[in-house]
Amino acid sequence: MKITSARVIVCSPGRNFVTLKIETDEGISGIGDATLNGRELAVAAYLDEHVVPALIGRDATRIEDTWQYFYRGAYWRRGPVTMCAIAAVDTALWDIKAKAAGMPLYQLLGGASRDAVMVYGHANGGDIAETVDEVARYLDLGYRAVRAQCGIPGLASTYGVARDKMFYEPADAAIATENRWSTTRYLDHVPKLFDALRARFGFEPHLLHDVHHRLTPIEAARLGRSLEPFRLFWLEDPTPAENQEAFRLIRRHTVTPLAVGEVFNTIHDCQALIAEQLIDYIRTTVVHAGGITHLRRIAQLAELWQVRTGSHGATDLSPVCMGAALHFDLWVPNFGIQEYMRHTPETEAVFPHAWRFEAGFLHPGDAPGHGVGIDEAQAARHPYRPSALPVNRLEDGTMWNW
Ligand code: EZ4
Ligand code: CO
Repeated sequence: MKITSARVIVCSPGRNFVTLKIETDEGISGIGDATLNGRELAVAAYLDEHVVPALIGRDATRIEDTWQYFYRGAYWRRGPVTMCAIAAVDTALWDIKAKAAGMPLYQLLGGASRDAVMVYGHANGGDIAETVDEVARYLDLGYRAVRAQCGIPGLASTYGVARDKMFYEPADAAIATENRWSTTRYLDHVPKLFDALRARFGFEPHLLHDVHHRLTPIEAARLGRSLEPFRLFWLEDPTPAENQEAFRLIRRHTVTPLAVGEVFNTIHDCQALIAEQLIDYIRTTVVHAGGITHLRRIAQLAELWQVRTGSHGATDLSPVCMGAALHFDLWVPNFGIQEYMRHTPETEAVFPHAWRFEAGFLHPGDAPGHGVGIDEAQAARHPYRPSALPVNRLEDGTMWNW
């Protein structure tokens, strides 16, 4: 089966998405997500200029060889742009192979390890009372697990707190919006939020929280310890993780479970975190970590150390990535949880999909392939719009991590 065409489709049905569509001489086509939030056109150009010409004429069934060709062949290994481009090719080829086999992708991977995939939703509010009400709304929708983020007194805005509650979209301006941050205010406030949540809902629902890389290791250790009475499912990205060894310090001080990896793109970014058992959940996902082929290696390394998966699934990961991730999740033995942020109706119209939500769980569906398509006529109605993620400064103006 030869690849006859490969095209990059950029659209913005409420937010930007980059999709690679690969077609073959047997009439079977597949798609992969290549969206890198705020840097979309860099990946589109990488694909157009450096990947698509080499794809034409290749054997579509040689997924592993194609992965190795674009990884080793680039010479410049790793990095989010390269790995997103490789991920898009890889996802599209798995889609094609599964369609050719007449199977849902999870069957090709080894079959279902569970009935369905537990997901967590995002509740957020300007203050504690509003956040508690939002968590209640998610529990009413059937969610078993909810991430809670809350406005901080004295800060005008903060990560994870949105005007539009169901469709949080941080990449909201062509030039990055500037936020202000105070670790002191934050560290005092978050335990009060989780105290209120446990007082209202008890210990049955899983509760999660994302620090979004904003603390130093010792501050993260303090937060983890202060949240221990509220038994979080996980505390996410407590400190930037380029320095994997930093987590040794956090780990010495707290038993709050830790989740890291949404900005990682290879197994090397998380090898020490996993092998030293410094984290409990690895958050790499299909689009940012080299596709199904590479994500499988990461998950299998993690399995050796009883680290479970918890793939990133914010709105900037397109329905194509979500579909592929759900097949992966249904199969992967050491599955933990899947993040799930709802997409807007415009996005759903562009990407019809077989996956479905039921009572806090997602199932990828049984359509052949990964079960997500693209309606190119709908996509054409939503042209690309430049949009950047916010930046963050301390109260004195110092640049900080967003
Ligand atoms: O800020 O996906 O856990 N979810 C997150 C996301 C990220 C965005 C960045 O593009 O941290 O909301
Ligand atoms: Co996160």
